[in-house]
Amino acid sequence: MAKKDLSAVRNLAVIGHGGVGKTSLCEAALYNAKITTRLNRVDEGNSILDYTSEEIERKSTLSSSMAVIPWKKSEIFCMDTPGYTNFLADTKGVLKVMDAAVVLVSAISGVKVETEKVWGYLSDYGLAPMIFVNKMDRERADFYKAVEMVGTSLGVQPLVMQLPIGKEADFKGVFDLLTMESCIYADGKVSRSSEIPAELKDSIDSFREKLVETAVETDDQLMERYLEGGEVSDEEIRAAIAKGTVGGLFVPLYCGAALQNIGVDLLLDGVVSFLPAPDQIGERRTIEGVDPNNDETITREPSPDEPLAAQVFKTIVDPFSGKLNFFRVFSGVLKSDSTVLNTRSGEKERVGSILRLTGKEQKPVSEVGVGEIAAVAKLKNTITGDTLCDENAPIRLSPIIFPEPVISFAVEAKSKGDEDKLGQALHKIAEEEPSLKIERHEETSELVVSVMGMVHMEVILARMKQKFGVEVNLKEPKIPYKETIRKKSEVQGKYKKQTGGHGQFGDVWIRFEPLPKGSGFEFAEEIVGGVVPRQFIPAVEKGLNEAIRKGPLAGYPMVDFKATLYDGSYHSVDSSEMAFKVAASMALKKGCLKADPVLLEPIMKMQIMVPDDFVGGVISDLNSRRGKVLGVDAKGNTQIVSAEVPMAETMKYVAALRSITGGRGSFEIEFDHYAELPAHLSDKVIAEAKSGEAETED
Ligand SMILES: Nc1nc2c(ncn2[C@@H]2O[C@H](COP(=O)(O)OP(=O)(O)OP(=O)(O)O)[C@@H](O)[C@H]2O)c(=O)[nH]1
Ligand SMILES: [Mg+2]
Repeated sequence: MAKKDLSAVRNLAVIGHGGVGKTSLCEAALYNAKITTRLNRVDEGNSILDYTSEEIERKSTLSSSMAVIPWKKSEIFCMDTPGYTNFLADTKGVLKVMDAAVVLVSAISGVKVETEKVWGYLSDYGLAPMIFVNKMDRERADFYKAVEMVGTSLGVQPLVMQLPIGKEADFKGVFDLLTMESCIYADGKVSRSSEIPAELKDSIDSFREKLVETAVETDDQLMERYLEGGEVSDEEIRAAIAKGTVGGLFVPLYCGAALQNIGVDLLLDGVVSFLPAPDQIGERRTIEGVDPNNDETITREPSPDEPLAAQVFKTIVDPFSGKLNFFRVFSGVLKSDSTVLNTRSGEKERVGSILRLTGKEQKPVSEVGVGEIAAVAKLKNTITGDTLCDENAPIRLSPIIFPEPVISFAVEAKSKGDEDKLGQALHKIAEEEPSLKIERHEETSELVVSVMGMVHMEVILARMKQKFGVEVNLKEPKIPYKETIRKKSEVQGKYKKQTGGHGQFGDVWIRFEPLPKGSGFEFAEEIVGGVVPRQFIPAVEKGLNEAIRKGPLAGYPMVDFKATLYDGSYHSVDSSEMAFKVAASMALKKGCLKADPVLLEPIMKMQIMVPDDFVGGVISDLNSRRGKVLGVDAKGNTQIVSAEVPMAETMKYVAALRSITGGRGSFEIEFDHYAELPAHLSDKVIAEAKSGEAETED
């Protein structure tokens, strides 16, 4: 079989803030490429990319979709991604494996916080970007303001490739600054002419000059010739644009109206002309991984002749095909009916059929080459992030780091009998949702689910009901406090029941003392002379281990202390393991209460990203939440406030930050450590625990 020409392969993530028109753009691209015979629309519920019932209902992308777009002589492997913060984990996974991206910016609202966020992922992973200013047909659309914002907010040099012709409802097309042609759209068709719209005359001259000047800067010889007034051909300018785009010197910027299919064909021309093929991305993206046998760094060339290295970046559970793992091939070729090695599990996986998807449409293919994406069905033990490779040349590509969830709920099944079903459903959904965390909090006996936001939770609940028939009650989770001691104590625990028949007798002396934070619980014994016989010592330890699960203050688990059994006595007939266990638990209760016990509360580490103006508001709010601000750092126009805040004070932070910043802030949160709960709050928690106990006893 002839080797595939890599120069004809493009892979592309379509990214941008929620509702900016990403899906509309992809639908227009599919229509222009004649994959669809009509221009499908998100609002009409017939988008082939937003195809799940939840997406149709919400008119929004909740999970990225794949599309293969044949364009001119190339094939574009495209992922339409979600834009809303709640669903950005999926977007991040996609960006980890792509070479290039089209970033949509709205002609009305310009660069938003979400745009900056996805731009951050894009720069971290070294993708080559291109910008499309969308919604040029809308009222108050302002192309020039959007261009300025790209420069100031994203900190890049936009390379303006086109100027809009007509405004708002009269937006008709674009002037192509490369070919120096007017491209006017009518009835879905574009007509080109060399006519220069009178109102654009001056701007065309200055923008064309800027375009050529910026492009030639990528090549010293070209620049010299240009400055000396020599001829620079169109071909040379094009090559210079491609070079500068991959080199990160500037970002080609296009405009149009995706919904009206204006400008989308020219954007696709730009994608195949200026965005890199998988073997042209160069140093922006070396394919680096580790050898799983010795953890040494190894690299691969983006070539079909290298051994296979592919990474799974997304998993969905399809009602018809079962589990689908989406992957990108970085080197080599993945063939259907082959065997690959999964370097996380260390197991071989049998690859059956490989599917190329456009929306939910599946087409089997016999092989997948470098730079391409595809899905494989029914792998046994492969999850998002895994590397699949040639079993004779193992490599583990760098992991995908997904954002940590920011909001937690305690969940319980609406009908009591559904508890098992609930757990299974959640674990199935977690395969598709890398930012969903499920924990059983022993401290509170609650099943706690952490997600990216309220809308994320709602979508998961809808899916649980629809796919698994489980309905769920949500509650604010209880805080998983812990208990510890601050002083030393030595106490006796004596259990004696010797009235009639076989009695019970266990007697221990135990020393309790605090240990440093994070040490957990330690047991030691210093028994001499068999005052507590050997065979009963494990029972003492067991008794303590059981008793520390419910501390004496408020019933929370005890940590960070040591118990040393140093004395005791026994009875030759009545002593038993059982009696020593009870004696130990009596000692624990008594000993801890004497050793200055205290409640510990979980402290979270937070990073709050907000525009400059809101830093003051965020900090004063953090102070009112017992937060400790650790620092403020600038990243572009965004300020990042780092702080430590008690978990109890972060429960409603999503809503609080929204109201402080009008929706322009976002945050990351993760558990950091436990710290002493201040006395006035501790009294309240203890009182609540006591009243809770009284209730359950009723
Ligand atoms: N007037 C106008 N409306 C547009 C244009 N592009 C998209 N829209 C509308 O904007 C809304 C959002 O469009 P989508 O294509 O779903 O946007 P998205 O970026 O995919 O949104 P998410 O997936 O939710 O992030 C829909 O109502 C579209 O009809 C455009 O160029 N002009
Ligand atoms: Mg969308």
